[in-house]
Amino acid sequence: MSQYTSAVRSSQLDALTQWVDSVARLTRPDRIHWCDGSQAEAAALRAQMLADGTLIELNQATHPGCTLHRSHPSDVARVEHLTLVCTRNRDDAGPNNHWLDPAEAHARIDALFDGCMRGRTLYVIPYCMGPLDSPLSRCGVEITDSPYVVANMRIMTRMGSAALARIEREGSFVKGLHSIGELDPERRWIMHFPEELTIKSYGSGYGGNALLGKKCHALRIASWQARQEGWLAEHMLIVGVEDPRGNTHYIAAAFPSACGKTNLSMLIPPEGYRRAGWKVWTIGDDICWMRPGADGRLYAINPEAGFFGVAPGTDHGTNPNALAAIGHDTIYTNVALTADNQPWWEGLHEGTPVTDWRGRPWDPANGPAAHPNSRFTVAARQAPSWSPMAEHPQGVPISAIVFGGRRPSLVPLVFQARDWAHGVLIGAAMGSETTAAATGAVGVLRRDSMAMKPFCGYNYGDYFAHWLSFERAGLQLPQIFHVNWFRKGGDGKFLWPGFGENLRVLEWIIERCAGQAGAQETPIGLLPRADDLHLQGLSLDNAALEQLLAVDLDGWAREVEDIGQYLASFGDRTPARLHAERERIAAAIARARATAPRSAVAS
Ligand code: OXD
Ligand code: MN
Repeated sequence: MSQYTSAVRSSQLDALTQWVDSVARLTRPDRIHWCDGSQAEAAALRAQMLADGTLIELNQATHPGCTLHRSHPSDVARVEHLTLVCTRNRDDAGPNNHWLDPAEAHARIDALFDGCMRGRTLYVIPYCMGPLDSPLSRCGVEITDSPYVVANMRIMTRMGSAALARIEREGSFVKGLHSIGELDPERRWIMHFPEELTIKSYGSGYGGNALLGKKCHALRIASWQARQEGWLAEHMLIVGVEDPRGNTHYIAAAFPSACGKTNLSMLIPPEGYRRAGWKVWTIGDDICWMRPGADGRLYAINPEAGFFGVAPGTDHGTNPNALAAIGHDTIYTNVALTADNQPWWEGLHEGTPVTDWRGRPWDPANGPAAHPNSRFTVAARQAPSWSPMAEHPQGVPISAIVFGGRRPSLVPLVFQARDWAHGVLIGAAMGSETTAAATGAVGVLRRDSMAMKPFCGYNYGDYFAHWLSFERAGLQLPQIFHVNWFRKGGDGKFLWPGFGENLRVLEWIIERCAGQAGAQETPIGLLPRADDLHLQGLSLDNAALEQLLAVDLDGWAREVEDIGQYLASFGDRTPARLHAERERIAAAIARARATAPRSAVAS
C-alpha cells in the first residue's frame, strides 16, 4: 500500500477508506492505486496503456498527445435496457426507468464483482463535478479497474488530490463502483441506488456506462439530489451569446444525445454576424446544473471539465471549434485511421480511411469506417470558444431555456412558451428520433421529456412537478423555447441550414427575452413571422421558410392527443397542472381549427 494511501487512512476519510477496503475485499485486486490527478500519474498510465495495446498512438506530428482506443465491438454505446434505477418503492423510479429492488440488485451485481479484479489494479478516483470552489459542485469517488476510465475521468472531471481535499472537508460523496468485468453483454449492468447515493456498473467500458461522473452521477443521481435540494440537473448545453454591445446572454438547451449539443455550444456566427461583433462562448456541451441565485435568477454551472463528443460529422464546416480542440491531447475512441495514422470519421473531409474502427482494413461493405457513436474526449479549455466564466463558482445567469429534438415533420423551427407552466409542458412533450448514442434502432420517434429519458433518476411525473415548483414568488425564471433544426421537406432534405445559421434563431430568442422581437400568437405558442427573424445573407426560399414557420393544426391536434396519452402513462404522479395546460392547448387548437379556412396558421 502506498504512502499516499496511509496518509489518507490517517485522515478523517473513514467512510471512504472503509468503502475502498470493502470493495477490495469483494473484488480482490492485485494492487490499489489512489489517483492524485498529477501529470506524472497520467504519463505513467498512458505509457502502460500504449504498452499493453489499450491505447494506440496517433500521428504525433499532426495530432500531438492524441491516442486511439478501440472498444470491444459489442460495447460501443449506452445500454438503456441494462440501466436500472433501484429505489425501495418502484413508483419512485417510475415507468421511465428500468427498476429492480435494491437488495436484489446489490446481490446480483455483487455476485459479478466477486473476485473480478484479480490480476488487475483497483483505481480510486476522487473527483469533483463543477469548479472546485463552487457551492453548486458535488463530489464523487469512482473505483474502477480500467486505466482508460481513469484517463477519461482525468479529462472529464476535476480529479485527484484537490477533489479528495474537498471530500475531506465536506464528508459526503457519491460512491461509484465500476469494473469492465469480461465485457460480456450478458454480464452487464449499470445500476443506480439514488437513496444510497451509489452507482454500480459492471461489464462495459463505454463512456456513458463507465465514466460514472457523467450520466450516472451528474444526471441520474444528481437529478434525485436536485429534487430534494431545490435545484435542477439537466441534459443541457450552456452557451453564452455576446451581442455587438458586449452583453453576453446565457442559454441552456436540452437536446437528446447526438442531436448537435456540442455543435450549438461552439457555434461560429455567420460571416455578417461576426463582422457585426457577435461572439459565442462555450460553457458546457452536455450537462447543466442550475439553481436560483440571490437575485431570483437561475444560475448554471457545467459540472464537467471536458467534452465526450460524437466524432462523425465534426468538420471545419460544422464545428471548427471542436476540430481545433481535438487536434492535440485527445483520446479518440472507435474512429477510423488514415494511412499515416491520423484519426478519421465520416463527415471529415480531409484524409481517407484505410483502417476501420475495429482495426480491419477499411471496406465499405463492412459499414462506416468510424463507428457512428465514435467519440473524442478532450479538455474543455482546449476549445477556442471556451469561456472563462465556466470556472466561475457562482455559475452564469440563464436568460433562456431551449428544448429541441429531431422532428422531421410538424414541429416549427422555433416557438416560445407563453409562461413557465407552458414551457414545462413543451419540455415534457419533447419527442425525437433515436440516434446511435444508445444501442437499439436508430430513427424511431420517441418522447424524450427534457432530453432526460435515459437520464432522469426518478419518476418523470415527480420530475415534471419539480420543474413546475420553480414557478413561485421571488424567482425571475428564464423564458422557455422549442427549436427544431431537423425539419425535412418533401424531398427528404433538411429545410433549415443549421450549424452557424442557428444563431439567427438564438438572436430572436435573445430579443424575445428582452421584450424586443415580434411574434404571433398561435395555439401552440408564440412564433416568429418571417419578418421577425434576421435572415439577410441567408439563401432560404420562401416556400421553405413558410413550412418552417407554419402550424399544421390537424397535425398538432393529433400530437396533443398523443401527448395526453404519454402524460397519462405516469399515472397520478403527473401533476394536474400539466394536464390542465395540455387541455388548454388542445382547446385552443380546436377553436382555431373551427375557424381556420385551411388547417393551418401560416406565418
Ligand atoms: C452522451 C450521450 O454521451 O448523451 O453525452 O449519450
Ligand atoms: Mn449527452
